[in-house]
Amino acid sequence: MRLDYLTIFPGFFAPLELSLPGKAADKGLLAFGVHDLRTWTHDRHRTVDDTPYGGGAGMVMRPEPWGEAFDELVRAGSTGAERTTIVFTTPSGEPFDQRLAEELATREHLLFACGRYEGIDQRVIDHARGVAEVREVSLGDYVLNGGEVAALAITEAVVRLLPGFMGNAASLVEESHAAGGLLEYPVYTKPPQWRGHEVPAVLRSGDHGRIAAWRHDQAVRRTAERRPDLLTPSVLDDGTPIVRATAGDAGELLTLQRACWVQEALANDMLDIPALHESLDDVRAWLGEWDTWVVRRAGRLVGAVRGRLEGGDAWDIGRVMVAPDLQGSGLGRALLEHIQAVAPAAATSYVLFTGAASARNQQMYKRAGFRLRRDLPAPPGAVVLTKRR
Ligand code: JD8
Repeated sequence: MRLDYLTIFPGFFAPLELSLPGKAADKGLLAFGVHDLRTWTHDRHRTVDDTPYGGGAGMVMRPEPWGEAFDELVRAGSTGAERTTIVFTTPSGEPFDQRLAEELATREHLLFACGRYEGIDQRVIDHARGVAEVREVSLGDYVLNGGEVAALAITEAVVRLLPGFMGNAASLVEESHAAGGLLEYPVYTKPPQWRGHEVPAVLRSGDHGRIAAWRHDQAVRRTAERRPDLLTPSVLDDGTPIVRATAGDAGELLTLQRACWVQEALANDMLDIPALHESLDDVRAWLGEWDTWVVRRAGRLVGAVRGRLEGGDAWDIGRVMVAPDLQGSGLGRALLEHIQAVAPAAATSYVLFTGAASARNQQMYKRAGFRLRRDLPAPPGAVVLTKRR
C-alpha cells in the first residue's frame, strides 16, 4: 500500500517515521510520502488561501495548488484497487469507523488531502471525483483545526489491518469494533493482587470455556452500559429483536441445538454429527469464540445463528437453528440475512455447511444466493455452500 499526505504542515507527519514500522517499508509492504501543498504555489508568498465568496469569517483554501498537486500525485488512469483513493478529512465527512478502516485497507493507494482554515474550495472535491475515488471522512463529531490529526488516526487504524503488520493477526479478530462490534472485555496481568484489587478468579481457573464465557459476558455488559447504540438489535417483521447471545443462553441453546440436530440426524440418517454430541460446556466455550445471535418469543429461545471470520476474509456461518414448531415461518431466512449483515467488512465471502440430505436447508440457502460447492472439502455427510459478498 502507498500512502501520500498533502498538507501545509508536513511536520505533522513526522511521527509516521516512528509509527509506520520501518521494516514494513523495507519489505515494500508500505510506502509513504508527505507533500507540502505550497510546492504547488507560484507566488512569492506561496499563498494557499483566500477570502470566502459570500463573505464570512476566516479564509478558504484556493483550488489551484490542490489541482496541480493531484495532477502529480494521483495515479492517472489506473483502475480497480490500484486506483488512487483521495481521502479528504473533514468534519462534514462520513463517520470513520472500523468498517471503513477495513474497507480502506483493501486499497493500494491512499492520498490524504488535509485542509486547514475554514476548509477547501468545494470545486477541489468535485474535480477530484473525476480523477480518483473520493472519500470525505470525519474522525468524529468535534471540531479540529485541520485534517492532519484525522489523517494520522485513519492511517494507524488502516495500516495495522494490512497483512503482515500486526504481530499476531489473531488479536485483530478479537478486537473491539471488529467483527460483531462489542467493546473490549477487561484485561488483567500479574500480580494477582494489587493495592487491594483482585484479578477475577475465573481468569486464573484455567477453564477456557468459563473464561471465554466470562469475557463475552463482560464485553456484552460493558457495551450495554457504555455503547447501547452498538447493540441495536435488528428486528423480525413482527418486531421481535435479534439480539446478542449471552452465557446465560447456553442451556437453552443446547436444548434447541439438540432438537434441531435430531431432525438433521433423521434427515441424513446419521448420528455422528458434532452438534448433536456437544455438552453444555462445549456450548459455553463456543459462545465465547463465535458471534452468536438469538431470538426469543414470549421468553422462549426459538432461534439462533452464529458467525466468525475464518482465514481473514471468509465469514463462517453456522448453527442456524429454528425451533421445530416454528420452521417454515421465515425465521431461518431472517437469521441468515442477519448473520450476513453483521459480518465485518473484511469478510468477502460467506461459507456454511449442512446435511447432504437436508434438502429444505439447502433450498433455503440457495434461495439466499448460496451455491453448492462440491469442489470444497465438507465434513462427513455434509455439503458446503458459499456466497460471494
Ligand atoms: C479538516 C479545516 C477546521 C473546520 C471551521 C475549525 C476531521 N472530525 C473532525 N473535526 N474537525 C475536522 C477537520 C477540521 C478542519 C479541516 C478536518 C480543515 N478544519 C475548520 C470547519 C469549521 N474550522 C475533522 N476529519
